[in-house]
Amino acid sequence: MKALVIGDVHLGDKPPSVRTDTYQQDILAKLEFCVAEAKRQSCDVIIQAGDMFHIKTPSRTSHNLVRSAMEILTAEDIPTVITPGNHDMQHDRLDSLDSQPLGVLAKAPGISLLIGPHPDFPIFGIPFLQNWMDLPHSMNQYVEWSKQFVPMSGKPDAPLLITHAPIMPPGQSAPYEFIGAPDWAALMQNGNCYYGHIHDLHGSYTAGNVNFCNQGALSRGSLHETDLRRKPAVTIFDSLSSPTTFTRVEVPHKPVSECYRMADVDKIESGQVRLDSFLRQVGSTTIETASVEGILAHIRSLDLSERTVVEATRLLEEAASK
Ligand SMILES: [Mn+2]
Repeated sequence: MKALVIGDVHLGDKPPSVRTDTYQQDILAKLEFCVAEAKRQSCDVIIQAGDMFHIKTPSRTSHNLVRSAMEILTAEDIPTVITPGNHDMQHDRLDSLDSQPLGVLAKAPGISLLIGPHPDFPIFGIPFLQNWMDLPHSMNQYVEWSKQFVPMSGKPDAPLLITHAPIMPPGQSAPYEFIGAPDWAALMQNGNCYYGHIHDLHGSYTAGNVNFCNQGALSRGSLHETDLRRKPAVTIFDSLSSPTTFTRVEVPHKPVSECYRMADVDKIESGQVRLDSFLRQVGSTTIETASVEGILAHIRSLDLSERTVVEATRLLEEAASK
């Protein structure tokens, strides 16, 4: 099985407060690229790791948007499977899905939800859980299911677990409740795990016996420093390659200056932009002044106002794109 895996999409009719009006078109264009890329790379399946939609209230997501997503995802006749995220459900309850945009989307031929084992592909879904104390139960099911994929069994595939979960790589922590990758790997015992939920780029890494990957969200909805610098990407996973690898494919995207409402940025997000932690981060890295990103990192390391940093970012990216 060759799969194209997509992280958090956050489809929405209205742009998040800091984004320009083209948010919906931009994210649908990225989704179109993903489907075309899956076709180009002869993928058997497209996998989405949760948070396909942004708004949990069904009445605030239009039929038009659900239909556009449906048309894009089914354009190449490649089956699409989606493991529900917390934004796809109300009160994190799977039984709310029928009345949610994702539940409607998954009624289209060729689109289905991935919860538990897939009947045809070596993939297993664990959605965002209301209570992570229930994780060992889901994981036991995964472990039992994964036993069919052992060498000499006649099923040469390496199994892939898809989840929407607050997993953090070894040595990293989060200011909210999270599960360390080594703890997750101890429950999972073997195989490969792609996870959504955390929008930052974690890339691919190994913990215990498990290969992990989180390529970050497809959308850029907030103005956290990592969103400003992060290049959206998706992942190709081939269950027959040995050793198995997660291959990053960058998704064409607009420069930051066209995504964010620069004039409003300061007043809207000044309370949220964690510039201090960012500055601490760049303070410990070497500055490469030869690249636009290097110059930006240097500018950010100076004690300037956020508005100045944002404006400098806009000008530099504009210059670089010419
Ligand atoms: Mn999300």
